[in-house]
Amino acid sequence: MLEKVNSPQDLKQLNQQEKQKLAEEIRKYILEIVSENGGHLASNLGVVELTLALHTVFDVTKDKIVWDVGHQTYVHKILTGRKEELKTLRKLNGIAGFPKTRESETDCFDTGHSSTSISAALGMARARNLKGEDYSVISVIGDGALTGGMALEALNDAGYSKCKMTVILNDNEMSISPNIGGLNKFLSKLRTKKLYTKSNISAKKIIWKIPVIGKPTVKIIQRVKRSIKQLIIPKMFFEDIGFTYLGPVDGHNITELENILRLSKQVDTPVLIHVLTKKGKGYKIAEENPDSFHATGPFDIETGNPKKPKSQDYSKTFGNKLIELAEKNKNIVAITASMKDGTGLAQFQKKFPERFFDIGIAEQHAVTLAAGMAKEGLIPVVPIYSSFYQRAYDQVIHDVAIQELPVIMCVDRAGLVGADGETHQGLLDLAFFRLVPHLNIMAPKDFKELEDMLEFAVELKKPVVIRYPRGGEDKEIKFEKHEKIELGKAEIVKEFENEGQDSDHKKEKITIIAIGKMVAKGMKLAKKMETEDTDTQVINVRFLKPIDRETIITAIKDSRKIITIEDGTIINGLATAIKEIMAEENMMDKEIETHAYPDKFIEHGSVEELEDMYL
Ligand SMILES: Cc1ncc(C[n+]2csc(CCOP(=O)(O)OP(=O)(O)O)c2C)c(N)n1
Repeated sequence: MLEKVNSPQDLKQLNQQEKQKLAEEIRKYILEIVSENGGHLASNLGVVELTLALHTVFDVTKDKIVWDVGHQTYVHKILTGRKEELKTLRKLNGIAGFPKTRESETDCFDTGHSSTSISAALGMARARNLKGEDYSVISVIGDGALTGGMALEALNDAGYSKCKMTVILNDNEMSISPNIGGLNKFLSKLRTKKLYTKSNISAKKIIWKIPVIGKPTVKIIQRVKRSIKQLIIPKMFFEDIGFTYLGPVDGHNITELENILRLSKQVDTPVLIHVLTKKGKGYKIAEENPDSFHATGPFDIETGNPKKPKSQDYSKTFGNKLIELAEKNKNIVAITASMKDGTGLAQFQKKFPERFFDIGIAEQHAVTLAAGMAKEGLIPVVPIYSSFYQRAYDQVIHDVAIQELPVIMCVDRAGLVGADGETHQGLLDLAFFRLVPHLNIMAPKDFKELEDMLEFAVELKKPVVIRYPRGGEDKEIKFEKHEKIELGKAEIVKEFENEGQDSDHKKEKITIIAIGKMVAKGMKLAKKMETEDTDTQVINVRFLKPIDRETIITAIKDSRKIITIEDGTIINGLATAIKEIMAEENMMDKEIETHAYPDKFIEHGSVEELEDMYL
């Protein structure tokens, strides 16, 4: 079946049995590709029937489907002319793991970060109305993404707008881990309702909202008023804010899905369709471990085991050290925005359940919650991926920095993340945090230094940012020495070779100044550059803010050339800070070479490939 289907038009020719067969084949195909390339497996296996139904009922050459997060669009990509190319999923120059408008016109909006789809879809619906055009707009959002503030802001506006649009709530009871929060409790009441089928009351109930045929049908509705009342009570929230609620519907029954989607098309106001799906559907190992198979590296299909064994990484190092510190200091608490596994907090949750807070995909709330806790004497630690910290920028400024509250903001996945691409690269945090007064910004050169920095941050009692990369330490460079962390002090990790010695032969001196993971790269570069005539030293800057001016000024004075290396954007990071010092100290006659990422969004590929291309 899969061979025959290359477009939604091909799909529309199939009968229901053929579509069912196609669904099975698509699952197998995705499983094969993700087991090779890595990617978001469980979410995609969960939306196969939903995507088939959407492409049957709607026409993506004109209708707009906005996929929230966008990690579940592999089926959509297969159906929209990218079946073969999907084999290059997440590879350099290959198909992206998220929707990209530049990849296909049928990807109507770029996503990657959670909870944006209802806003974008409402924007499109309003544009359509103002321009007098005619097409459908659909947002597909998970129950996890619905916990994000933006989604709730958008629901509030969309319901009130009376704008024709459809929100499909893909409810699998999971974010990456099991979904949490009051909304989830509310949804669980709806989940237990009788499933929507074409003939049941949920379908009849909406008929009165349909113009022309609506009025006579109201009588039928009134006759079954009591039962309707029973039915609508738990739906109140969506209905009260202006949505017509349809469902719940079995998200793996293509026929029922098509029916309910067709029904929604007839309603002229906002509709929310509640679709129940199973994450990992069809691959038992993922069904049983949906969190492990939310996003996975390459794995063996038979056993589900990763092809490369997982080794120690920065997130785990952070999590272990935090447990050690929390054992000694009962004021330490940890907050996660739905990423407890990714940020290394799973063990912390087990050890200190009452001091652990999973607050949903709500980075803004996470930071201000931490500020409130810090104000009342706790020491909140908030690990969030670099690109998702972008969400909470104002909260860092307004709620933490201005009041100088002791919140420890751990910026995980800082620098390149690789295969997830532009929306997920962590290249901007140094630049935007450096602008903020009162922040103390650090980056460790290795695991041990991360532990030391965390310990230092707990004692400092000021707002702290610690940024560290995805993955592990540099395999070739092992740092033996670890000087004590002092506020605003850099560390010289490699001194000039002939420093302090009387030598007739004066070598040309080059200073390499690096931050975080890039200190190891600086060491390698220093070794490569050392010749008969060149001597190098390497400074681990440790603090981007406050920066160690004294050490840097001495280093610059003594050197003919300065090289900076950082895994962030060239704008307003380490290179900028060094150039500022050079300008202020009238030392612009020295040569400066900067290694940082250019002022552009960096595409997907492996970290190694991208580092080679750009650094
Ligand atoms: C702002 C932001 N924070 C965190 C993430 C990481 N993330 C990706 S998918 C996901 C869970 C989404 O759950 P849900 O919307 O229910 O979709 P499902 O995968 O269950 O289908 C999270 C937390 C993100 N993409 N964006």
